Amino acid sequence: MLISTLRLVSGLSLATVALAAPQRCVPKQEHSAARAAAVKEAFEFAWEGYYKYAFPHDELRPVTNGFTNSRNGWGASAADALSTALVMEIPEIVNQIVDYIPTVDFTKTDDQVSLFETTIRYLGGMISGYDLLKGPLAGLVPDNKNIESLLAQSKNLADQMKFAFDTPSGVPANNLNLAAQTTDGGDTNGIATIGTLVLEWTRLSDLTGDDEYAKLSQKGESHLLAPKPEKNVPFPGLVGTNVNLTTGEFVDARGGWGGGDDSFYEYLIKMYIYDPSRFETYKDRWILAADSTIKHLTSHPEPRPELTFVANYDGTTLQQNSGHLTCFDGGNFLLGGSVLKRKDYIDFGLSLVDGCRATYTATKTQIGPEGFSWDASKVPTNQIDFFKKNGFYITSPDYVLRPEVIESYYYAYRMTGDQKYQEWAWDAFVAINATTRVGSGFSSISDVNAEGGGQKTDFQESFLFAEVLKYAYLIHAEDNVWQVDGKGKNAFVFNTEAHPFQIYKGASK
Ligand code: DMJ
Repeated sequence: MLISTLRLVSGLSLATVALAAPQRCVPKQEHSAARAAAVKEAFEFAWEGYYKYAFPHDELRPVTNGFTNSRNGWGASAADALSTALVMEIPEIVNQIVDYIPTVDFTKTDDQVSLFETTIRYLGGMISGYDLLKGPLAGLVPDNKNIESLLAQSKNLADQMKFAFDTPSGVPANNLNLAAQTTDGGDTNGIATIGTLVLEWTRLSDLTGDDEYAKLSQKGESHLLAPKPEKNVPFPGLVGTNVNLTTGEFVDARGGWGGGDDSFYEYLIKMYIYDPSRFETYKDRWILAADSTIKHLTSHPEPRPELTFVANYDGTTLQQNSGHLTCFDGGNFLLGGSVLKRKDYIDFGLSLVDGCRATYTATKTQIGPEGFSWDASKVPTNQIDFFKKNGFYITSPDYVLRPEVIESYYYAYRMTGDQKYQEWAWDAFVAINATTRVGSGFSSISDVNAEGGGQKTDFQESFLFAEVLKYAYLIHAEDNVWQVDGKGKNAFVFNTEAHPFQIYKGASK
């Protein structure tokens, strides 16, 4: 075991890996500390590569040591790395980032701005940095001006984007031209990109004392909380995907917990955790959606009936397919279950965690695919044996450094204390490190079920820093105020990009 782990974890120091390998004589705490240190090393390695070859651009191309600007060129990887560098307590990296943030000009970009992506990565990263540095990590940044700038820049950025809400219904448009203060002219927006703003924009209001941001985001959300027309709510609490910007009405009845819908449901319970007094209705809507999901969307593959997945729907017709993005669902059910003291949600969440793990352990790389299905009527001939053995087949074989499976392991460990989830997270980290680590960082790969992951497609998403390495680290790290609390008494709540926000403490923020 020691030798195979050494081979897999390329680039880690022998001492680190020797400690990290499971050994019966090593006490649990020491063992976890060594694993946390190994993940921290991976974060430092990726940051060094990004800082040398790509900073202050958005992403590193780790194979060719180049860069990309897929998020408007404001340094998305730096913004996304900040809260992870903070919880790992690496002052050098934290200060490199907070020295840089005040220099960003959020009015300047040649490209269309996504309200959703900009909110969860940039606003989320800066607000979380502010919360952590004003709270438990005060002292890590000597220059208070830089800390204040995190909030000032958040406000600057939101001020640039707030015209998005200026529609007849108040449902925001997502695709923005900042210079012209115009949208792409589209007449609909999706529930994830409407419903995953409210935590960041409400927190911004609570921190600045200016309630405009909260009001705008909550007005947009109000149409999702009271969905119309009835025919586009195929199951109680489970809604369609696209909403008309003029009327605020749903224009379709297809959906689920996958990309495009996912974080709308995620934020319903997270808003309640953020402030139970203001967001009780959000919790009620989450319960409706959760109950309907268990009742109507639970699905078991024919060849492996012990596995549980959440199906998508087109109206009331179920589609037996899912993807890596959906695998946050186990963690979200666990979070809801812990806060609401509902064992049925905890049990269902754990069954979803098991299902998503099966997508990892089935492949040659031990990493799960972007898309998969268990629809027995559509199995490709070259995957019949794979389907019979594993209960699903692969519909999109790539892996773009997504976090959701490790994210759900993290919640499962925090809620149950069962060390098997730490083992599973470690296995996933080892596999990701062995297959995607290349050149100056970590690369997206073309095929999780090919030796070596197929092609290295030379793109390192900023959420590697924000999410993958944060969850992989926190599951082994010591308890702390920003960790999710297994008993539902949280001091922080994570936004969908894994940036921890301090929960609302009343008028004192
Ligand atoms: C991240 O940007 C967020 O987790 C978002 O909610 C979904 N997509 C990516 C990670 O896969």
